[in-house]
Amino acid sequence: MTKSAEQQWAAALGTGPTRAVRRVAAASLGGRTEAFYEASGGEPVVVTGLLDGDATLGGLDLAGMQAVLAGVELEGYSRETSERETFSAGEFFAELRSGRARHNVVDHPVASTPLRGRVGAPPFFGSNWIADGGEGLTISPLSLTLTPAGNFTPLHVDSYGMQGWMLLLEGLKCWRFVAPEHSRPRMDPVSADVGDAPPSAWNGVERLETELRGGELMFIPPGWAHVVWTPEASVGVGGSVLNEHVLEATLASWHSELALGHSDEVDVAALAARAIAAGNDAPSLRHGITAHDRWQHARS
Ligand SMILES: O=C(O)CCC(=O)C(=O)O
Ligand SMILES: [Fe+2]
Repeated sequence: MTKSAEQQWAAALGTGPTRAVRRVAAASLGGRTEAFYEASGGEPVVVTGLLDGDATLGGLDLAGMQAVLAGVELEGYSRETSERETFSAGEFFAELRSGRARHNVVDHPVASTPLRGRVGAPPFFGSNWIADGGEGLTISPLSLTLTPAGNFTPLHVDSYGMQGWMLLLEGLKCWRFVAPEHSRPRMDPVSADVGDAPPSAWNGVERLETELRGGELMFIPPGWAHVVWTPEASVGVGGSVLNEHVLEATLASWHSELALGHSDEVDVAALAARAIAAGNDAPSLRHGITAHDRWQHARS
C-alpha cells in the first residue's frame, strides 16, 4: 500500500531534536534588507503579516487567484506520472476544489499570467541578480505555486545554492528543514540528491519546523534541505533570489553540486562578478568571490 502524504511527512527524516523556525513581523522589518537577513541569521525564517494593507495580494486567495487565472494555460507536474504538462486553469481549479487535482503547479512563471507586473518579491530581499531572467536561466525569479491538499514534497535541496521564498496566500503548508552541514554529507555522490538517504540516516540530526499560513512567507536559505507537506489546498507566489547576502553559503552549496557534476547550467560566480563590475562593493561579495576561487582551485 502506498503511504499517505502525512505518513511520508512523518517518516522522512527519522527522529531527532526539533526546534521551531523563528518568526518575524513584516512591519518590524520596514522593508529593510539588513533587518531581514539579520532576522534570518542564515536560518529559515517566517515573515508574517505580508497581506496586511496589500490590496493586490490580499485579493489573491484561492477564489481570487482562480478569477485572475481564468482562461490561462498553466504548467505543472502530473501527480500520476511526474511529467510536466499544460492544462487549463479553469479545469485545474475545479479539480483543486473537489480534492481531485491531477496536477501540482510548482513553478509556473508569473510573467506568463495576468499577474505580471502586479506582484513581486518583497522589498526586503533587496537586489536580485536573476530578476531580469534574460539569460535563458532555468530558475524563475517569480512563480506561482498551486498545491492540491495532501501533497508531499520529498526531501531535497533547491539547486544552485539559490535563496528561495514562498509567500502563502491561502492554505497550509508544513515545512521541516535540515542545515547544510548535516544535509551535505548525506548527499548521494552520484545523484547529488539528499532524498536518497534512508530516513534513519537523519536520526539525531536537528530539524527546524514550522507551519505556514496565508499572509506568511517562508525563507529557505541556501543549501537547507527541506520536506513540505500540504494538508490544505494552497496558493502562493515565490521565487529564487541571488544577491550579495548569504553569497558564501550560496557558493558553498553550488560548489558541492558542481563537485558531483551537477548544476553547471547557471554560473553563479559570473553573476557575482558582473555585480562587482556594476559597482556593487559589498564586503560579502568580495568574501564570496575569494571563497569561490579557493573552492574552484581545490576542485581543479
Ligand atoms: O510547496 C512545496 O511542496 C515545495 C516547495 C519547495 O520545495 C520550495 O519552495 O523550495
Ligand atoms: Fe524546495
